[in-house]
Amino acid sequence: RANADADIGDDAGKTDEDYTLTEEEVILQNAASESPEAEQAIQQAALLLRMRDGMGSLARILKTIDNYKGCVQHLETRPSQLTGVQFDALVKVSMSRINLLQLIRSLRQSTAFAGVNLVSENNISSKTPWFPRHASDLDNCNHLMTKFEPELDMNHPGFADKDYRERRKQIAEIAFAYKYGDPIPSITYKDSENATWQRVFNTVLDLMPKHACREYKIAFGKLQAANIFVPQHIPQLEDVSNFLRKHTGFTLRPAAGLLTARDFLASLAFRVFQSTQYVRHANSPFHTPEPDCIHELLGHIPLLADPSFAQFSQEIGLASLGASDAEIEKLSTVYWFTVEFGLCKENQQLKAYGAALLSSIGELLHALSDKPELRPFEPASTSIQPYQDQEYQPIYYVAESFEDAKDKFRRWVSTMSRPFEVRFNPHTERVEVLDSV
Ligand code: HBI
Ligand code: NLE
Ligand code: FE
Repeated sequence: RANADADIGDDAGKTDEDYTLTEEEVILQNAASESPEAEQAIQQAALLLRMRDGMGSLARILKTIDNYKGCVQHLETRPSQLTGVQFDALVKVSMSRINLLQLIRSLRQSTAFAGVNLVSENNISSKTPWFPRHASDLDNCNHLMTKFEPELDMNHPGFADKDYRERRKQIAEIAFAYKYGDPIPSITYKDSENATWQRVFNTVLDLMPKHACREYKIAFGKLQAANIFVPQHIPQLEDVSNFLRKHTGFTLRPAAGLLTARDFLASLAFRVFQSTQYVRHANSPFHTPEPDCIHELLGHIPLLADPSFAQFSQEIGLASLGASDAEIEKLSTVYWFTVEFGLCKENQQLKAYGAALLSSIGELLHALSDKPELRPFEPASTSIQPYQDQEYQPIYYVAESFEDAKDKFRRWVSTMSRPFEVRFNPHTERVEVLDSV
């Protein structure tokens, strides 16, 4: 079906079974099945039609578009060069994805349009795919990866621990039930969970003065002063969220586990950080491959309270909206080597700013030893560096400063291929799409 010109005239009378979808329709259908929001997203399409009989069929098409609540934005006809075809029509419509799919279906299949050939449908594929436009849309951005699930991963320290797996399920329920605007429910952590926190907290306290970057230490001090960071018990996400809101406008929402990179990055565009709420297994306090609340709290939270870093995080998020899968992969690799595992320079000394270093004493000491390879942060090459997520990293990237990393990142993002630009409007808190084509 790729070459619609070759099979003019064979559309009529086809049944559902012998009808194959075009590539565009598959994309459209996949997009439409993602979520109710995706189905309702307004889409533009240009339909090129060959009309074998009179204006009556054009009138029927326009009526059908109207029935589907579509809007005709442009209509053009011309006499056709082809024998048997009276005229060609170009119809540009704007309508919801799901209705557009139905319209295309009936143009191809319905006997009412037997004299009409849909020659091509342009621009309907993924020019402006669905993505969240407001933080409330993030209720649909919580698709989980199964990678580190203690139930499924035999190497997970909780795999053989039934109580631990039960506890994880219980805490995950909170994230599944969470909706935008809800306060984040507090958790009564067990003594054993608080004890794990305390062990990690105290080692971070020891190592931070020497090894953490300046911005981390400043924010850490503020979290202590606000009595949010105390050794005895795990901070509640709601308190942390309110703290962040005051400093950089970042807020938290609970996440049940490792999210897809697309969903995770999208939330950053709204200055929302999706945070896990469960605690790592007591047997592995100093390094775990998966995010847990100790990693979020000791790793991510301090820097999300820093204005320059918060902005860098939001820019990665904005760059991810509507990006292709290949670009999402690159952006998450940049995220990995900066936000998670980044090193930076401070007065000629090497400091850690990556969250996965600051929440893992084991890896922090490894990163600052002479074992790993260090390279300057350069988005074009960093974004394609393969990495592994089970063990310590063999390579780290060093940024000159947050400002420098941001500059380099911006220049690199502007070379990406997205056919539109996005902008966050802080007054409406919505992402606006600027068509650049
Ligand atoms: N999901 N909950 C959660 N936390 C993360 O840190 C996280 C994620 N999903 C994907 C992801 N990180 C990485 O792929 C980043 O590189 C985007
Ligand atoms: N390895 C980190 C830690 O142990 O804290 C978590 C990494 C999450 C990506
Ligand atoms: Fe993380």
